[in-house]
Amino acid sequence: MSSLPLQAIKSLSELHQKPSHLRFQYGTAGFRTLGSTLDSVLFRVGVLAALRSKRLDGRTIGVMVTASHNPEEDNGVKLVDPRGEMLEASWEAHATVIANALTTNDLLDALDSLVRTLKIDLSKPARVVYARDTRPSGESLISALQDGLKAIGAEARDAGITTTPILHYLVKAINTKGAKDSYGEDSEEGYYTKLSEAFKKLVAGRRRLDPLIVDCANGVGASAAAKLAQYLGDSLTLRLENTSITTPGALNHACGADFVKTTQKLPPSLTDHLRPGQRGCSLDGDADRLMYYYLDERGTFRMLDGDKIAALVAAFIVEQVKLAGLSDEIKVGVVQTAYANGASTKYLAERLPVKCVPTGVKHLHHAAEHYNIGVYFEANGHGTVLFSPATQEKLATHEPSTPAQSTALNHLINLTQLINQTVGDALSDMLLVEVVLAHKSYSGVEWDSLYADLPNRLVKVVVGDRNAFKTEDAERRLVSPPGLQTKIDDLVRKYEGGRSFVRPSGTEDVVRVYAEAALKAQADELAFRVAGLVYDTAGGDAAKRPKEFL
Ligand code: NG1
Ligand code: ZN
Repeated sequence: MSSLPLQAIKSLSELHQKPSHLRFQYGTAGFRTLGSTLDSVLFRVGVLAALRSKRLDGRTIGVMVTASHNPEEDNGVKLVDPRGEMLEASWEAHATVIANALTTNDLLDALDSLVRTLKIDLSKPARVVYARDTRPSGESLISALQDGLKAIGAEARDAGITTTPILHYLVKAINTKGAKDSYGEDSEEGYYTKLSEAFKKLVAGRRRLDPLIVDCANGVGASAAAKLAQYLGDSLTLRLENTSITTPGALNHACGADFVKTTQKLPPSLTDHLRPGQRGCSLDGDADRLMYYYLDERGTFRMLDGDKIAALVAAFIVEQVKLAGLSDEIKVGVVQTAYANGASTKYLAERLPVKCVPTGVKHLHHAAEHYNIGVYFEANGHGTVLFSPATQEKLATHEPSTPAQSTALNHLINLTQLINQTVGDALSDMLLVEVVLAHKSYSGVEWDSLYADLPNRLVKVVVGDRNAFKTEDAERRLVSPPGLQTKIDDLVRKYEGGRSFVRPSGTEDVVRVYAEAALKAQADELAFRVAGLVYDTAGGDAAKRPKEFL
């Protein structure tokens, strides 16, 4: 029975000591905080990823170093499980324990206890593939990670600077290599080839779409989109903007998917590039979120968010399933969170089953796996479509009875290739949207008119202890602090079309308040009044009560 290489871990760990005053937590987005504080975390994640791989019989684990849409000074790291999915939830707690061991000796004890509790066979190989986004702190964090991998003797593969979804793709491709369910070539080229070939087949014979403006958030999506554009050739023209990946401070600054969603505005840098009627879209800093938009004929900004993408895509897939003659055998469902616009939920629920789950990709992903075809999108633009293994098998073996059925069947098969089913992928989702627009001959205007968004407002409240906020019913209701939900209900009743909910953020030390109502001014007012209630219940210092919380 092998044992942990204590000496190697010990001496390398000494080079990556934990700052004594900090506590780290593996949350919905992995570890995420100021990049300059993460050195010890990265070293330890290296060791942990290797242990996870050993636990899973040497299957390859992924490590992604990114802080997504956060400002440039932040960074983070998350683990990717062998099927390309998020780390299994029970390991989030192990990661937190390992990251918080105070000294090297405590770390060795924590690792030893993990190995014993989980009965990890240390004689198994450890295989890890890792990548990072363009953040300046990434380089040194990767070297801390490499020290962790070296300390435990893992076989490591450096996937360089790439997007989060490409890393997820690679993990799945590596683990399915040569198997019947092979996900594709385990290289970036394999990814671009798979997506672009499926796209070309899906748009063959359709009128070519106008060029699409792509805001790359000055992040890693810029280089990925540039490579993708080459593979796409003249099947789709991408005009890339915000591609300054080396300009200090530019990443996610006044651009990108999160800027668009939270401000509900066009990035100022695009003002001179987007003509009225033209489609534009924004990626986030690691290219796993996507927001579309256009300017109407009066020049007003119109946002097409994750909910609008879900509506467009789900309706299209339902239609193709029907055309293929498979409606009885293949059921399509949608998964949303409480942040989905009420109008989108109404639109979708009239057409297919819709489920609401708590915030966090893992919840959406797992709920989507319960459908034959599960479409999930967060309003912020993170999402994908999952085809169950049985459904993929059915598509591969079904005998169509008419040429029309055969065409629809081929479209569905090509969609399984176009869509990155491991995780939300801005580039894959972008091609998916473009396919549907090409098939429906929709511009942004027709797409937008599927339903009208209810005006809404999202605000943050800084409170003494956000853990005092506990929710139920997929985060739509508070059970604690006691009495607060009743006050919110009383307030909401006063607003036409009113809906509001409060939940603690999983990624920031704040409580989020969401509100929607029939009119914009009412949605704003409701959000600020509920925020006021939250602040008064849990905020502490009344003198610091933000003025806008009426
Ligand atoms: P929190 O901070 O828990 O609200 C945010 C997003 C989530 C998800 C995670 C992970 C909102 C309101 N919340 O979570 O949807 O994307 O970050 O990045 O957008
Ligand atoms: Zn992201």
